[in-house]
Amino acid sequence: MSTTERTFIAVKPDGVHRGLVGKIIARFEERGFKLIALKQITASKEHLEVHYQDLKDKPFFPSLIEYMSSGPVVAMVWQGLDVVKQGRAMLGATNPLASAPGTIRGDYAIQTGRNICHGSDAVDSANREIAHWFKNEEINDYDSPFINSWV
Ligand code: RTP
Repeated sequence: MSTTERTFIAVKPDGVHRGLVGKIIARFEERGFKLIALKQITASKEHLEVHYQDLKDKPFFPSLIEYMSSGPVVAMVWQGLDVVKQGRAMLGATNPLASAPGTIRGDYAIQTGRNICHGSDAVDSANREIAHWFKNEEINDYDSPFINSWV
């Protein structure tokens, strides 16, 4: 656990289409995490196949790649204490019907195949995903007087 831990969070095409980007960003800001990279990108199928390489043998893999390449995603890197685990908790369970109210999926979604957002599931996969989606120069390692300071 470290204050410099990073995670990769993405608003998926359905979340962008439904205008939920601002609400999702606000939740992470209000929780106290620091946004250090952000871009909107319509990802290629090849890019997504690498991102989801661990799921390539799943029956839903082709529809997952179709869904994720159907429109722009908002890709982000968030930093802060235990952000990988906390980010997953804030997203909620993969199946929105099993997500607790108060989580992003629990508040805004009802289908696994349209579950609004992605969050890295471990520090190792976060580092791999961040390197896959962002160049080093797109990541801003700045000091914020309001985050991780005395207050
Ligand atoms: P994510 O990677 O998107 O944050 O989701 P996750 O870890 O909670 O879930 P994972 O098992 O890695 O699945 C990745 C995404 O694939 C879609 N999915 N569809 N049975 C299905 O139809 C099914 N299962 C998973 C979801 O969009 C899920 O988020």
